Amino acid sequence: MFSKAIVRQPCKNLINGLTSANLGIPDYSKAVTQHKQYINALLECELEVIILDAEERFPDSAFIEDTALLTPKCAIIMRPGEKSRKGETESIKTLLPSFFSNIEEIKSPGTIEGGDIMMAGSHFYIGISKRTNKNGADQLIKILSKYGFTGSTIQLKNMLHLKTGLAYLENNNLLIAGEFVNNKAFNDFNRINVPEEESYGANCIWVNDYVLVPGGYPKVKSKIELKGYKTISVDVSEFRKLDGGLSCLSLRF
Ligand code: CIR
Repeated sequence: MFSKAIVRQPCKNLINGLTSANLGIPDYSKAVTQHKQYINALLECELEVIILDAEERFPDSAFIEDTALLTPKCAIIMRPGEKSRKGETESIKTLLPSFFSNIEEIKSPGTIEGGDIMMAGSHFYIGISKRTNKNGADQLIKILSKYGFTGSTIQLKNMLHLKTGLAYLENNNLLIAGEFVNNKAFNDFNRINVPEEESYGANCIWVNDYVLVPGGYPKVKSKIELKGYKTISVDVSEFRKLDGGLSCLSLRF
């Protein structure tokens, strides 16, 4: 179970965030409203939500998940692969000692972003992507092993991050989309296949027996409900325009 989440308010400069989505420029005030609704959904799951101020220097800084990996035993500061995002870790480094006594950090030449890491129990799957390199993944696996965790890598083909197409919903249930559907590495999970036309809906988050689902993906939502979960829909259309989604908007621990 999680007790807390850290989020960062979207900055006005988010309209200049990185994207490959071709869905237009996000509407800042709509993004702020959607972010508030996201926070409300986390509160409904009984999390204490720590809300950090917007950081105008970093257009993508609302996607706070990419800056750290928080585990029950340690926090690990990431090293984002994209130049415009590297500085986002500074404020997280300052904050985390309030919550964690064991803090580790990925060092150069490793790059790694939190969106490429999926925790499934004590095992961590790490996507090798345009943002996360082998060196970053190897450093992470070495750190995790000090705390009794294991890790393995998954080569990405097209997706931005590992969790763009995967969400672990606990109880061995895995939501799986696109390029990961036929990947044998996930054969042992109870797989919930996401239909192609709703592939963005794969980026859900499990929070204390609820599953937050992006608004507008009814097939994904009903498949999750059929597994017995309570769902909460949150519209994140403005963040989708920047290739981001539900998981990217918080660090849960
Ligand atoms: C980026 O390209 O870095 C942002 N526009 C989106 C980051 C999304 N983060 C995530 O999936 N964990």
